[in-house]
Amino acid sequence: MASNNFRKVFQLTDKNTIRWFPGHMGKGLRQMQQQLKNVDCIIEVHDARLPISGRNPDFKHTIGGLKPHILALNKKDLTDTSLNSKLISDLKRNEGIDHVIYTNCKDHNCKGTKRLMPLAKDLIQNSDRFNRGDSKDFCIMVIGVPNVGKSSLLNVMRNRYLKQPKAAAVGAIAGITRSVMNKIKVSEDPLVYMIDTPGILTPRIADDEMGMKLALCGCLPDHLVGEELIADYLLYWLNRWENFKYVELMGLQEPTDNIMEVLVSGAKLLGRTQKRKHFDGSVAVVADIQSSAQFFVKHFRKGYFGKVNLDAEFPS
Ligand SMILES: Nc1nc2c(ncn2[C@@H]2O[C@H](COP(=O)(O)OP(=O)(O)OP(=O)(O)O)[C@@H](O)[C@H]2O)c(=O)[nH]1
Ligand SMILES: [Mg+2]
Repeated sequence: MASNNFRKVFQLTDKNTIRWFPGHMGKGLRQMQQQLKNVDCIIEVHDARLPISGRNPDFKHTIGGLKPHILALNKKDLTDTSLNSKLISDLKRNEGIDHVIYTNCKDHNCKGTKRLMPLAKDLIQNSDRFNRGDSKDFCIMVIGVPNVGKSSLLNVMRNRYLKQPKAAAVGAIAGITRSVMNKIKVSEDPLVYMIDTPGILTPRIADDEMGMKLALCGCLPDHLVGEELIADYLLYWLNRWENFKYVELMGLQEPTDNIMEVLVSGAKLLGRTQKRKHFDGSVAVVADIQSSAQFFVKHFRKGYFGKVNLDAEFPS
């Protein structure tokens, strides 16, 4: 298939826009607002593969503003930061976020996570601490959308400064942290506490493509959007970048824009089949499309297709 025949836009056929705002998010947001008076600095964690998309605009109104705010673009190991410089300067100009740091919570030597604590201390010391002016300890609240590495970041800090094991549960699916946690000590001298919070999405993700980017990065539960749809967005995205590594991975002969072709081929290659019983009692063996889609998407998330930036403009 000639690459100029690939789709140039990704359209959702279902008119229901992507949304996920379970009860724990509304409650979490309220708890975060209540905690604000005890907080000196906000570290907002976001996925570096989507530096612009999907950040919760509600944070700006409910949480941001008065406290020093650092944006940690995490999972740096999975992204191509060279595609970001314009995006970052736009972010600084349009949103007034002056402090953007790339972090990788999987790397103990990450320069970004090492810079975070001294920067937070500096910002706090130079800020108006309002009611907390007399407090000797510093308190940092970690916020962000689901599955971006908020709890991981807290664990990295605690491990670095206190040599203590994990205090916050971490997991590869969205929605691991369900409520605002008690403050956790991460440093003794100076005394610094961090508050972990549940990932919170905006109640209505108005932009379909933004919803698909979030889904591809695992910020929503896969079953909610549908593994096959996420796989289709991935295929669209790879084709737009002429990244054809999927051809070999999924056992295809050549690039295609047809997701069913990709998934059936992948299922055959992997031997992933399902038995399906017909009304007359006969049993047919069919390709397990869902399992094949999971395999495809999982490879993206592990970095198989290289370092990516979902917000970078497609090459023309
Ligand atoms: N590759 C990579 N994976 C990371 C990094 N940081 C965290 N992860 C992984 O991302 C997943 C989510 O991490 P969590 O720390 O649970 O994320 P969270 O933001 O607390 O998620 P919720 O509590 O669900 O909102 C886990 O599988 C982590 O191991 C990173 O820098 N690079
Ligand atoms: Mg968490």
